Amino acid sequence: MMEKTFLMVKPDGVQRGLIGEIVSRFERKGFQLVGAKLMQIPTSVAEQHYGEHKGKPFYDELVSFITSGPVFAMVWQGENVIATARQMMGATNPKDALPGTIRGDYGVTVGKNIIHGSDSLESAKREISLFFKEEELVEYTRTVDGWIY
Ligand code: RTP
Ligand code: MG
Repeated sequence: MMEKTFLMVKPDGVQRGLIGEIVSRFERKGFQLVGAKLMQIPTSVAEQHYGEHKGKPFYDELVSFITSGPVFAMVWQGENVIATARQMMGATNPKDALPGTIRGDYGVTVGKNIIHGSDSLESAKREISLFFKEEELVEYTRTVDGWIY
């Protein structure tokens, strides 16, 4: 199924110079970038984004971390991109993430795990509209698609 997902290089990934490496992995996979921006997340947006974790012991630290520096927010399109991007990211805790995944290759601790990705169709829709205006997303065709699909 053709889907869109919301991916974000977290402040640790930006500081460590991993934007290009992460973008490159999704490009080489064959997914299509349809929106992107470098931004610092306002606290109110961070609280909405991580609303499902409100009340958990790591919530305050999570909101303060995600607002602590710039993030690179992206929307990617492709068949099954939501689940496949999660596989490419690896397990939430980098200690359990397999080599070859982003968190497995670059992360060490759960609090600084480099990348966020939507975990379902519903969260993808919610997160895309939380971070991007409709006019910030670009529809375009790629001639290479015939070699991917
Ligand atoms: P994300 O939402 O950031 O893509 O990560 P995820 O789906 O793999 O994991 P989720 O359960 O949604 O947790 C959100 C983020 O909270 C931090 N966390 N810390 N200290 C802890 O036990 C703990 N558990 C989760 C992680 O940074 C995780 O990415
Ligand atoms: Mg999550």
